[in-house]
Amino acid sequence: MESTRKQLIDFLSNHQGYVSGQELSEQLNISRSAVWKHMNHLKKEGYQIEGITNKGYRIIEIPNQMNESSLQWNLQTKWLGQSLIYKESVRSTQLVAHDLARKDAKQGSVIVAGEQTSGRGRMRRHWDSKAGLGLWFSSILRPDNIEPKDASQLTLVAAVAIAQYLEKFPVDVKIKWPNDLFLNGKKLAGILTEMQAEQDAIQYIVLGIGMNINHTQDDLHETVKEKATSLLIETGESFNLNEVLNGLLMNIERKYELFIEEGFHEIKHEWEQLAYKMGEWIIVKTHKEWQAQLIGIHEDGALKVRDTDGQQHELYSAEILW
Ligand code: BTX
Repeated sequence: MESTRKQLIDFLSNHQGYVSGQELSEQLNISRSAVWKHMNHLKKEGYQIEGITNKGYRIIEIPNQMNESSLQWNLQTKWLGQSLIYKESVRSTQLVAHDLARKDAKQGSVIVAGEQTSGRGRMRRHWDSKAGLGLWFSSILRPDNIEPKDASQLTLVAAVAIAQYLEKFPVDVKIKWPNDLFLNGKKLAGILTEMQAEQDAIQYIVLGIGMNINHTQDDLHETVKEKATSLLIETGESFNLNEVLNGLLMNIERKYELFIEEGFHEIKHEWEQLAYKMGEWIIVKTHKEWQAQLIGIHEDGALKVRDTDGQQHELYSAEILW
């Protein structure tokens, strides 16, 4: 994004009330006519900007459509998303993020796409990512005090952060181990954590998140219609994608910092309180399918279950079929 325009948006966002053209011109070190041109450009992008003679400018509303400036409007994070790239259409934001991470993109860089033509889930499964209806984004993280074996905890950390963000809406959000967010027994969002590591050091992690937001039932892909949902379907309201991303990034940043500073312990309890079917009997698929009671999560992120003989198991990789 053109940095002057970003500075302009940041400046307007961080000020209550109006900011005069003169002040903007001084702060950004550009002419008054350049300020005016940038304002017009932002209006074309869908910003509602009020300009009053002798008072100045103020942003009234950001566009519902996503672009780099709207995504960063009012973004209060310290580092997550402060460097942000928006692409209208990509195969997968994971691929873009890996590419940038290999080229030394900094911690907290975020790549958001309008649509993904080849969005992916775990084990190369397809992730349906329709244009303009959801949030499809990947964040580059570089945790230096986390061992590669503990990287999978980040999926759980992100799940708690997302779930706690969603609690502000009238929905009953649950986390299905290890990487799904469920509303009403249906999948709203998925998390894909991919890591590049050497023997005992993480080079970087790409944390990919996909969330269905403004899909109607008809917008859901044929193959997932029965088991997927969106925020619109659950609440009857449509959402500004920019604002939702903003809120998600805030929560993820906060939880990530807690995780890095204090470890997984605290978040483990929050996860257990949000877990889908906690205490209930579920069907687990490892090398076979078997019945188990979900009893919690281990400090290292493994799922704790009890089999029908009362024996406890810790599952590191398994499919939960329910
Ligand atoms: P997952 O492997 O747990 O879930 C994939 C499964 O979810 C699919 O096999 C399908 O049954 C179902 N599914 C596919 N699309 C959707 C959808 N839109 N809503 C609900 N269910 C669906 C989950 O993997 C992790 C997904 C991460 C997606 C993000 S988007 C940004 C980033 N880029 C990218 O390519 N992937 C991540």
